[in-house]
Amino acid sequence: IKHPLQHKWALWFFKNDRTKKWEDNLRLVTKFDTVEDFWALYNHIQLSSKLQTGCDYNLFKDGIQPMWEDPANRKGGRWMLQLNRQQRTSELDKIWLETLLCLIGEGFGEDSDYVNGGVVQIRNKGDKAAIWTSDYKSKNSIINIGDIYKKRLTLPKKLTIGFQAHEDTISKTGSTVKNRFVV
Ligand code: M7G
Repeated sequence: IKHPLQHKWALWFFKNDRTKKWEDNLRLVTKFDTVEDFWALYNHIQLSSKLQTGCDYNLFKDGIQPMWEDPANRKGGRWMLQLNRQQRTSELDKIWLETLLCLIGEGFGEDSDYVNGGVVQIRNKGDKAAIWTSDYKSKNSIINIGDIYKKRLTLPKKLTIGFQAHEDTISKTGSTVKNRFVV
């Protein structure tokens, strides 16, 4: 028998088509709940670095849609890693795989309950990877998740990552959203 995961996960793919509404560009690829099915899927799909600009992968717990509007995300936010252009070749695929393994392996311990999913976004201005959580008001849990994520990605200590509340991202006017937390 296959090795069960703690949760069932859904992989979503976003492909930017400017003629359509944002939600209509988001497609459910598949769901899985075993280690073996995860690797079968991972080995079958394109690496993030090979996707076209404007595409995203989203891996979310079954039942949570990868959008701000989902009840689980509404009061939440994301720990976001903004990469530079060079890092697509050197680091993006490793970062996304480690993000996936943090998620399916329940790498955040007690605070895994606050974790909703993860996102990788391919953009000309620099790719992004993120862990999405619920409830940004649970400060200790959110910061613990950020600490663990940063360690798992083996980011240099002096490099910081920030947490943005989705409500701030939604209502942003300029191009930068303030960080609620930084680790
Ligand atoms: P993005 O793709 O997260 O980042 O957001 P980008 O600016 O680097 O491309 C781009 C746009 O997609 C946003 O300004 C929204 O119009 C739309 N969008 C992104 N997300 C994550 C959502 C979402 O969760 N819900 C809705 N309704 N629109 C979203």
